[in-house]
Amino acid sequence: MTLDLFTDHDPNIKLPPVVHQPDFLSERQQRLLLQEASDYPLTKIEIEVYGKKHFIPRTQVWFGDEGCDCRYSKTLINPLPWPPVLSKLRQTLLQKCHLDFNAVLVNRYANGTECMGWHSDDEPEIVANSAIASITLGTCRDFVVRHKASQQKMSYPLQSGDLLIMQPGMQQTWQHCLPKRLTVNTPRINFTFRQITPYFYQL
Ligand SMILES: O=C(O)CCC(=O)C(=O)O
Repeated sequence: MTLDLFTDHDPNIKLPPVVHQPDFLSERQQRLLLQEASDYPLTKIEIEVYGKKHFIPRTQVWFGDEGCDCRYSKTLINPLPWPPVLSKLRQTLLQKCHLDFNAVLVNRYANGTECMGWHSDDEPEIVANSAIASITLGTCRDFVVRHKASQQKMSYPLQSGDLLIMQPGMQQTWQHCLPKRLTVNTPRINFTFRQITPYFYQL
């Protein structure tokens, strides 16, 4: 874990409610997940920002239980059914971390030109104050968090097999992003497990 802009001795330090567990997945689990992910129907979706349409700089797919829809830009996305290895990983998170997720966003960054901008995972369909777990496969990339009020930043280099949990409270007070890294030529896949209110957009 890298501290940036401040030190542990600073009385004004703000520590994000984040747990980083390196090597959460074994080599075998990583191999099986990577193999399965090579068949995922990942797509580069088009979104509208300030009236202008553009393609997101990564590919994505949304898996989950029935009714766990998410809204992305103005589009409602229905979940695809859980693939077997991902479903097992969901059970592992429940057994080992006592975190019960019902949907997962898979993000694939083909290389360091692909990225995700600053945001909080505060969409209304996400259960208020729930944890979000992120698992990395492939190339190491920096996951950067920024405190909303103080703008203090912290960077977590996430290696293949690592787990990072954003705990309750994180989305209200911090943003996060995956910055470009132009020297990186190899892919990274991220699995962000979420707790969604089923049928939220039909309530
Ligand atoms: O790829 C990552 O680690 C970031 C993913 C992310 O921020 C998200 O899915 O909201």
